[in-house]
Amino acid sequence: MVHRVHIGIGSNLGNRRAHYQKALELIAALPKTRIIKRSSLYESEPHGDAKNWYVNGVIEIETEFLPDKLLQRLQAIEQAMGRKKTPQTKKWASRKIDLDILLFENQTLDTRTLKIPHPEIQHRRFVLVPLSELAPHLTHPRLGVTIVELLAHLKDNKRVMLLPPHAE
Ligand code: PH2
Ligand code: MG
Ligand code: MG
Repeated sequence: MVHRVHIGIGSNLGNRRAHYQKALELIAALPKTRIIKRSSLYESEPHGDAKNWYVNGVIEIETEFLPDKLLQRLQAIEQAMGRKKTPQTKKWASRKIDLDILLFENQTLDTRTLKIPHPEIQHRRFVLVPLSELAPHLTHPRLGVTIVELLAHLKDNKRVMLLPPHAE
């Protein structure tokens, strides 16, 4: 069975766009998985105590992995890309790459290691703006309202700025 999934991508260390591109390549290379859509890239003011601004975006994939297996694959990519995960690492420490499952079909899941939909979607402009490019009329499975409606009612005032496409 193929599942349609939205993944949030963020980087706020080093060459952020290069990390973002590398993550796309590694996700595209996963078995039983393909990238269907990708949002524009945005530069966003950090939530939490990080100082560096992020490059953020969202992709839509089709995958045969179930949520826990997909999470393992994404965490393996984060680690392969040198994201440090030690007990001392603060929850919102700066990172080369952060891959978050935002939505998994219209499923809901609440385990110790994985919450779907991602519990912060409705509070984060840096997620809702790129997600609204890909799936404006998708209904949030817990909140029962669409992504554009969440964006319209959002109180988050942190800045999110469209990045021009790379001149390659
Ligand atoms: N991710 C966080 C915490 N804060 N801020 C921005 N702007 N973008 C992020 O991706 C982000 C954040 C935790 O994962
Ligand atoms: Mg995150
Ligand atoms: Mg994460």
